[in-house]
Amino acid sequence: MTRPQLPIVDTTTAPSTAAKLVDDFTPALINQGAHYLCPGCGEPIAMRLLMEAVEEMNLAQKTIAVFGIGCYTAYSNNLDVEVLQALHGRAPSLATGVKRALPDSLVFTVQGDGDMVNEGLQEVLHTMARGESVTCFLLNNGVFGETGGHMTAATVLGQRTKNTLEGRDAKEHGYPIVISDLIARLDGAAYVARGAVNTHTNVARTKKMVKEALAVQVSGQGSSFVEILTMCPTGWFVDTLDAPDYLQDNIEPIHRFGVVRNRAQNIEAD
Ligand SMILES: Cc1ncc(C[n+]2csc(CCOP(=O)(O)OP(=O)(O)O)c2C)c(N)n1
Ligand code: SF4
Ligand SMILES: [Mg+2]
Repeated sequence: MTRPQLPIVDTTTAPSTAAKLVDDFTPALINQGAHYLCPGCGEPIAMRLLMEAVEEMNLAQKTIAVFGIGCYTAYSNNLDVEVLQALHGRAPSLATGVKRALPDSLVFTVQGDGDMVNEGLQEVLHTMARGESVTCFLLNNGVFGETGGHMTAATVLGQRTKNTLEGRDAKEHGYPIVISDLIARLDGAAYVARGAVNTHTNVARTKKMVKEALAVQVSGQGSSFVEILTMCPTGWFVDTLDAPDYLQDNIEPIHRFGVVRNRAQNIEAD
């Protein structure tokens, strides 16, 4: 793909000033148009599309978000919806309690792959299996980003991380857990999809998935789940501008883009 010549962004040191979103384009539910996540990080894009979906569906007043712990948690104080902070991995259980106590609210979780697929795998599996009326969002970048970029259970084979410098090797580190495919096997999950934020087309398609998942909850059809593949150029040891292509070439072939299960349309896991 030909790419415009842009200046190379130095990601070896922390940014000295906050990245700014163009004010006119900052979603109304994000209170501040600035963030301190790394240049080229995919998580601000994912947060943006989540908040745009809530706003466009007119759900802000009834939304209670439950955050896990990761780089994206920086947004938990910056959103104009209620946000609860869960212990690492426990967001789906906390969300279950909130939804059962306040059934008229819209409850969703935001977790990273380390938080969800490593530290709290049983929480999300049981929540989806029970068919709780909540929506779980996973921001999957294949690393424990916030604590330095080491391997998670979702890291793909061959991926270089802080503790797999030669690339993840099945013999030494085991195989990746392809979480959306696993969740799609659970009958309580009414809608399961995997999107990505590495191209503008994928962002637009992922936003549709997010809206579909929230609509499933609103209409009381069961649990819904959307995994969003996000760039982490810092944790991947790749140049900032190469991260979207790295995601496409290395991560998407394993964690495949698309709707994995949609009970309403009889789309089932293979
Ligand atoms: C019980 C517990 N264990 C470990 C940590 C340390 N910790 C904080 S953030 C984090 C990494 C999270 O990685 P991930 O969920 O993939 O999110 P990312 O930063 O990549 O978005 C870890 C291990 C913690 N806060 N609590
Ligand atoms: S370490 Fe990775 S996930 Fe965390 S802010 Fe930087 S690019 Fe984003
Ligand atoms: Mg991660």
